[in-house]
Amino acid sequence: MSAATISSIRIYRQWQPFRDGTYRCSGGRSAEGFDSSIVEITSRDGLLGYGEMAPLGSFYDPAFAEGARAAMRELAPHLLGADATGIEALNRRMDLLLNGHPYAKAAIDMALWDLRGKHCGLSLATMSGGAEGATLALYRSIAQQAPDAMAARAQKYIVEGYRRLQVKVGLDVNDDIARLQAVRAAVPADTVLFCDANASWGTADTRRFLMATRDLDYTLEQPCASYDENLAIRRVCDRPLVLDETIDSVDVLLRAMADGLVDGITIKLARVGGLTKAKLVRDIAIARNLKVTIEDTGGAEIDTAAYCGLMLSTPEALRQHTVDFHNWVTVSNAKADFRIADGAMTIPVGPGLGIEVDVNTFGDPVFACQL
Ligand code: 0XW
Ligand code: MG
Repeated sequence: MSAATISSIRIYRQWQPFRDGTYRCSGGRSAEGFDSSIVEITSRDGLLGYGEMAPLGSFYDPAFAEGARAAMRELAPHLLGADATGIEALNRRMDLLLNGHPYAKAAIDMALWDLRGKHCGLSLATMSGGAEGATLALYRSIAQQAPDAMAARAQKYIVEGYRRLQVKVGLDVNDDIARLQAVRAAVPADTVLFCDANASWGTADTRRFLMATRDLDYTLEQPCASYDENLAIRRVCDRPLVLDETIDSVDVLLRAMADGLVDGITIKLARVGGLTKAKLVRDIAIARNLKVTIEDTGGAEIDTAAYCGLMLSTPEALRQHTVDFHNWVTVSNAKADFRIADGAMTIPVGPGLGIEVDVNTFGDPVFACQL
């Protein structure tokens, strides 16, 4: 047994209400907060690693919070006694033992990176390729409302210093056109707008949206659900196209690159199965000069520190933007030195995730196992 042998694993739950109220996206789907699961892995020498995963409701990705916790309970006992620093080997082991359920593996994998960083005294950004620059551009998401309410929300975020906004569309296409027009008219011309339909339109609606918004400056994000619908749209879309929900594995990215489907991708840790797999997807994307966003489906400081660490080691020229999830919610789970100014964020730089997790913020474990 080495110093990094996994000696115990605990799973916690934390309810994280949204600061800005109900989050709405297409199809009437909504959530009041994140139902977060936190994994704590202890090594034989007493170091602790933390990982977090929170889905957006049960509707956004093929993931749900109780499912995550059930899968974590299933996996955790099989990791006891293993070397925590052998993260790739542990990922293969998790994939062998449990088919699928990447969202549950994501929090375990994150805790392993945190622990490895503490063992070798290196930050996640250093371990995942080396930090480039010190700040990450942030975006704010403008949840679906009436066009003028969305324009007002956009102006609020501009006053707060954000320079990049994600406009949620994907309902009635005529209303969506009005939403984008209202937001575009309400913000400075150099504000970067992404129009995210969250996989809700068919190709007919997407074509109408593209035609009606020809003269506006924006990037289109995930118009349709299926790969083939998005490919059909790519053929008529001459503006940057970014896929998010579709990008769930290396396989799909390789196919999308071969088809010339994407100009950029959004990598969500929970969707691809954690930092290890996200890093692989990221590295393939940057080898082809694709623009990259690294983020997640939800969470607070633990999760934010993780996707931001990986984002910081992505070449600056290829970074799109990321998100400050810890500011979306009214609770915290760690002391973390995030600083935001002018729509950009500096992140903690200490070993592992660089944060000081406070277990008192999430109460008793819902599961524990030990050697
Ligand atoms: C805006 N997000 C980052 C938050 C939710 O998890 C969904 C996601 C998106 O891209 O729609
Ligand atoms: Mg998206």
